[in-house]
Order: sequence, then structure tokens, then C-alpha cells
Amino acid sequence: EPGAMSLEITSKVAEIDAHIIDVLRHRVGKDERAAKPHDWYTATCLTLRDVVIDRWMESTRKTYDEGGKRVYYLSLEFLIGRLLRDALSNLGLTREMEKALASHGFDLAALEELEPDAALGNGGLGRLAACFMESLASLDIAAYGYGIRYVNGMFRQRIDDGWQVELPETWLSHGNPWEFDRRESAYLIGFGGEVVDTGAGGVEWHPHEKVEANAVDTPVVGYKGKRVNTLRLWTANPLDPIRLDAFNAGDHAGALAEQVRADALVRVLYPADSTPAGQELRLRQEYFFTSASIQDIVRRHAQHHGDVRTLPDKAAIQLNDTHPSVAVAELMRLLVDVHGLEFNEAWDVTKRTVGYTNHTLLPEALESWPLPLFERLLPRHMQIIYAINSRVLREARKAGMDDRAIAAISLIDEGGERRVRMANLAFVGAHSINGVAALHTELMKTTVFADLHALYPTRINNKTNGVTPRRWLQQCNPKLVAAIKDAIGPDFLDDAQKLAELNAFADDAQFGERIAEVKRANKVALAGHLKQLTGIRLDPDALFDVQIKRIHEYKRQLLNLVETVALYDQIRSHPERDWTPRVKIFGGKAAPSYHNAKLIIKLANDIARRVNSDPSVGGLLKVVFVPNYNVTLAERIIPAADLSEQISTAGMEASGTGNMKFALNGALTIGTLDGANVEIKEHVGDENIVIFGLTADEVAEQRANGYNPRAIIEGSRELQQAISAIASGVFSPDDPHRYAGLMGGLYDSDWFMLAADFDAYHAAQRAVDRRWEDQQAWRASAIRNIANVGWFSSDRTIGEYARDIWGV
Ligand code: DL6
Repeated sequence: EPGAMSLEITSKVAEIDAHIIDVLRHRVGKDERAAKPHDWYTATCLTLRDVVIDRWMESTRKTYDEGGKRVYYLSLEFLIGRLLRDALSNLGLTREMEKALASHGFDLAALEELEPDAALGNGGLGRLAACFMESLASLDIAAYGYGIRYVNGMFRQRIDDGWQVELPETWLSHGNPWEFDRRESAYLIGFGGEVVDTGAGGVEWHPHEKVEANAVDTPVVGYKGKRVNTLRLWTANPLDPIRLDAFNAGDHAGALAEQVRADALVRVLYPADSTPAGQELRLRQEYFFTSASIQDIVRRHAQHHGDVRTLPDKAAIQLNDTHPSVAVAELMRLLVDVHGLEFNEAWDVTKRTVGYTNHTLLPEALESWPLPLFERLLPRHMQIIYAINSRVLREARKAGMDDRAIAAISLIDEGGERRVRMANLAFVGAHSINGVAALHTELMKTTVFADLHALYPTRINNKTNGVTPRRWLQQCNPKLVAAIKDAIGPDFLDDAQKLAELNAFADDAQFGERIAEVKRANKVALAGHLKQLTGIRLDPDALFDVQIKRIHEYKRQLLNLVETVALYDQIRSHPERDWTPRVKIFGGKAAPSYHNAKLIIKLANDIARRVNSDPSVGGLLKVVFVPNYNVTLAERIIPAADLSEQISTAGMEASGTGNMKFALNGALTIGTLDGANVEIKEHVGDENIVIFGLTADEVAEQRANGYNPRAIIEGSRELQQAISAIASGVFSPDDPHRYAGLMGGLYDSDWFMLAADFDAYHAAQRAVDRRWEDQQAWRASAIRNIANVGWFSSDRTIGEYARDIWGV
């Protein structure tokens, strides 16, 4: 009843209002009149947090009472972004909070802007972990996420004269209202030292260095507040924070050495994406958080269930990529050395408990550690790995495998400097190894894991990624949600696959108009924001063509840029043609040591400067590089996109998840048959996606048969002209040779097959132009995208993990 509803809201608003004022006084310590916006922001979070805490305790109690199995998601990255809007929306309190704040003259949206973006991740892998945590809570599955509480997460990107500059991100500088320090949950983490014989056939590890891991918990609120789970991030503390004797003797820095060593462990997120950071500190970070998590899991199990042999019945440990794969050896160590299990028994418990998700096939991204380093830091784990290896290799020999296959399966890479292969360790120690999209999973079986798959043929399975529709539709695109609700009612909010009912509206002109109005409003809002950020003025009626993701050669931002230059040339040569006005939006960070990626950012900015100031292109083409791309920016950009660029070299992008977010918000995809694009195409239908370029098989075949990019470039007028314009300094008159090497690389090797796909891409873009002219058909395609990608909800993905891998 509307009357009763508004009464309920009014009383909730009054309740929230009283709560905020109380919090402001007694926890923030500010009088209502003296409080600054940041105080109000903190009070808002803490007020909401109180609601969350009640649900959190309820969830925890329920889990203990039921004594069921829990999921433990171990990930070196959680790219969670802002939490205020997420918590408000999932608790259904957004309107009430807005009203309560408005009565004090504050705008909730403005306060939301004060929240830092929690960037404890590099890109897709970390964001996937955040989506999974939200879906686990929404599906009422008892789960813990385990990771590191980095003091400085992902670096902040500043663009100086077109170049990327990395600055530390100080997201904790004003405190973090969402977290709870759990100093009582503390574990000792050892490094180095030696392994000694205890006499009775047992061994003991005596580490040379020890640091304490302390838990810091953040509640994760599920949709409609059904369940609140825990994201447990570890911070490090020294056992002896200050050596007073040294301090008193005047060695002030030396006295704090242990503190500094502990701080270093949790100081930075390695900004390496798709390449292992070959640093001792990185291995220390991996072991630090993995050991703390495994100790916590085993302690909880022993406390509540007694016998550690029943661990697989009560715990499912999922390794997010290989970063936590030392968990296999750590769990073995605890079971054998601490809990006294026989090796065989412990091995069985470990395999039944652990699952491993692979996120990349790039050989250079498969983690391995120099054996001497590994042995020096983790001598007992090295012994355990040798013992596991001899058992696995025995099995391989028994299965009749030859020397080549045995060398490929071995946990130790013997070619050159000996290294410990973390992917092989994770594979042999897990009962399930999953890929993140159908194509990727098939390629796992035939490429990097071919021999392990032959030995253990039932372990590899596919779990196509997904994204949470709460953050990536409900929260980031409220206008679209309102339009969908008006068309098909609210059921899709509970089950994204119900979006399929929108198919009936695809050709409905009125609904098409509504969708177009929503998109335009989102574009106007984005244009305003980008004007503020970059000073560039954008026309909201132009086609917004967006490529936002990490800058990596395999993702081929360079293909997009070269094509942009070709388009620019053509517009200038044929100003009389009926060009589709386009805005090319780029955003993304490059790993600080990745030279070519940083050069690509500079090129995007150089092209933008030239194109945007060229009066001869008028408003037909604009190029923008958005600085400091992060989760919050993605939430603004994606709802405003018309075209989503997913153009990786086929076979190289494991899945992609941005592709799903764009389609869910009504953008059409231009993409290769790579990663989850393949499945997006199957869901939205061939007519509602623009596919071009080589397939993964064709890429492999061309590489095997001697790919000749020079011949291709020389055979394509547009491509050759664009490359030579860039190479000769048209876009870099201040340094004409800046891009000579980058362009020369295309002629000489072109590993990412830009030349091979250029003509097809260029033609596909012109086909997009033609589609855009028929706005009605474009809208119908956009609607069919929204309607048919509900399957890519992380609820569906998590449902599959729960059923097939975790048994929960
Ligand atoms: O599975 C999440 C995400 C995929 O969507 C991307 O395609 C893939 O590149 C990314 N993988 C990594 C691997 N990096 N390492 N190690 O980030 O995972």
C-alpha cells in the first residue's frame, strides 16, 4: 500500500537520521554544526555499518549452528572499489539515507565522492574476486575471502605531457570505516632457517625470521542483505617492534628494522599484470598471506570439528590463479608436521580440499620461482614439493608417459636455471582446475596443461566468468534499471537471466526511445565528467567508442590507435563524406616497467592532441585518454558507452569481464573471437555483435607457418599510411622518432598480429558506422544485448563453482 510504504520509509528515515547524529557526536566526535563533509561521510558509513554488523553476526551464527561447509577464496587481489553505494543499495536503504542526509543539507552522491576507490588489484583477476565475494553473499553461501591489506594498492596514474607517471595511492590516509582490526586473530609466519629432525621420524621447521599476520575484516553485504560474509585481509606486524637497546645506543633506524621489514610485506600491490613480478618480496607476500589463511582455516576446522581429516567436508579452498598456490605445500606441512597425518593421508585431504582457477595462458605469465630462492625462503616447503613431485612423476611413468611429457609435468623446470613451477604445483594439488571461459578452458587442455591433462583427464573444467549485476547494472545505471523495470517488472533484479523478457521489447519503438534517452543522459553525464578531468569537450550525440582495460600489447590498444589514425586520414582526405561522429575513449594503466605499454599511452595522448585540435575534422572525431582508470571511473564510463572494444589477439585473453559489463549496459561489442566474446556472441546472436579477425586456430597456424607482417602492411594502403604517419612523427613533432621502434616492430615481428587483423578491423568499424545510421536498428541490438547477457552474472558462475567444485 503506498500510504503504508511511505509511512515506513518516513519512520526509517527518522531512525537513520537519529543514528547518524548519534554517530557523528559519539564516534566521529563532531558537533552537527562543526562537522565537515568528510565527517558526515564517515558518520554515514558507520551508521550503515551498524546495520551491516547485525546481519554479519546473524550470518556467522547461522554458519556455526549449521556446521556446514565454507568456501575460502584465496586471492592476492581484491579490486573492490567503493563500498558505500554497494552496501546502501544491497541493504535497500539508498532512498532513506538520501532523505536523512538531505535534511541536513547534504547530498548523498556528493558524499559518495569522498570515498577512496579501494584498488587492491590490478585488473580483471582482482575485480573478478570482488564480484565473486558479492555473489557468494548474495547466494547465501558461507565464505571468506583471504588476501592482503595493502597500504598502497594500485598506483595512481597521472598523465604528464602524455606520459604515465605513477604515484602511490593512499587510500587509507583518512582511515577506513569499513574495516575491523582483529588483533586476536594472529599467526606467526616464518621465513628461512632450517629443517631439523625431531628424532621420531618427524621433522620441524625452525624459521630464521618470523613476522605476525593480523586479520583485518571487512563485511561483504549480499543482495537484499541476505548474508554478510567476511573479507579477511592480512596485515603484518613485527614480533619486536623496536629494539630498545639499539635505539638507546643511538641506532634509531636499525632499532626499527623489523618494523620496516614487516611493513614492506603489506606496503604495495605489485603493479604487474600478466607477468610474474620476479621479486623476492613478491614470493614473501604470497607465502605470508597464504600461510596466514591456511593456518586460520585449519585452526577454525580443528576448533569446531576436531579431526583435520574431515577438512574436505567442511572447507573448499579456491586458489585464484597461482599466487596462493604455495597453499598446497603449506596445507601439507600443517597436516603432516603439526597434525601428524601420514603423507598419503595428508595428500588426499589436500587434493580434496583445494581447487585452482587458471587465468592466463601467456607462457610468460605462468609463475615460477628460482629454486635456490624458494629453498632459502621456504626450506620445508621445498622438501614437501620434492616429495609431491616424486609421487606425481611416478604416476606419470606408470601411465607410460615419455621423457618429454615427464619433463613438462614436473614441478621443477630443469631447462636452464632450475625453477619451481607454481601452476604445476596448483594443478597436481587440486581436484579441480578450471578455466574462465570455454575457449580458454579448451586451450588449457591443448597447450600449457596438455601433459598434466593427459595424466589427470577429469580435473580440468570450465567456469565462464561473470560480473555482479548489482554493481554493474543496478548501482551504476539506475536510469536503465528504471526503464527495464517499467517494461518487465522487477524480477530481473533477483535473477539477471530474467532480463531475457526484454527480448519482447527489442523492436518496440517506444522502449527503444526510452533506452536511447537513458544512454544519452549517461553520455551527457560522462561528457561533463571528462570535460572536468581532461578539458576536452565531447558531443553526446557522437558514437562513444570505448576501450578501457589494462594497457597490454595483446589487448591491442595499438590496433585501435592505428585504426583511429587511418580514420583521421580518411576524414581529412574526404571531408565531403557522411562520416559518423565518433568519440574514441581510452583508459588504463601500464605496468611501470612495461616500456611499450607506456609508449602506447603516450601515443594515445599524442594522437588526441593532434586530432582534437585539427579544425579540418571538426566534431567528427575526438580522442580522449582518461587518466587514472579505476573501478569508479568504469562505473561512470560503461553506462555511457555505445561501442565496446574487445579486440585482443585471439587465444590470448582468457575471458575478459569488461566485455560483459558493457553488453549488460547496452553497448554493442566490436571484438575478436577470443575469451568470453565467443560466448557473448552465442548469447546475443550474430547480428548483435561485430566480430572480425583471425580465430585462435588461425593465429596459431599463421605463427607456425611463418607469419609475414611486412607483406601484409605493404599490401594495405590504409595500414601502411597510418603506420608511416605515426613512425615519421606526424603525431610527435617534438620527437619525430618517438614511435619509430614501436612501428618498426610491426614490420619485423608483430607478435600480436595487428597487421593480420587490421583490414578486417577497419572494415568492421566502417560497418559499425553504417549500423549507427539506423538508430532504430542500433537500439534493437542494444536491447538484445541487455536482454541476453544475464547469463554472465557472477551469480550463475558462483552457482556452478558451488555445484561442481565446492560441493556447497
Ligand atoms: O579471469 C579474470 C581475468 C580474465 O577476465 C582476463 O582475461 C585475464 O587476463 C585475467 N588474468 C590475469 C592473469 N594475470 N596473472 N597472473 O589477470 O583474469
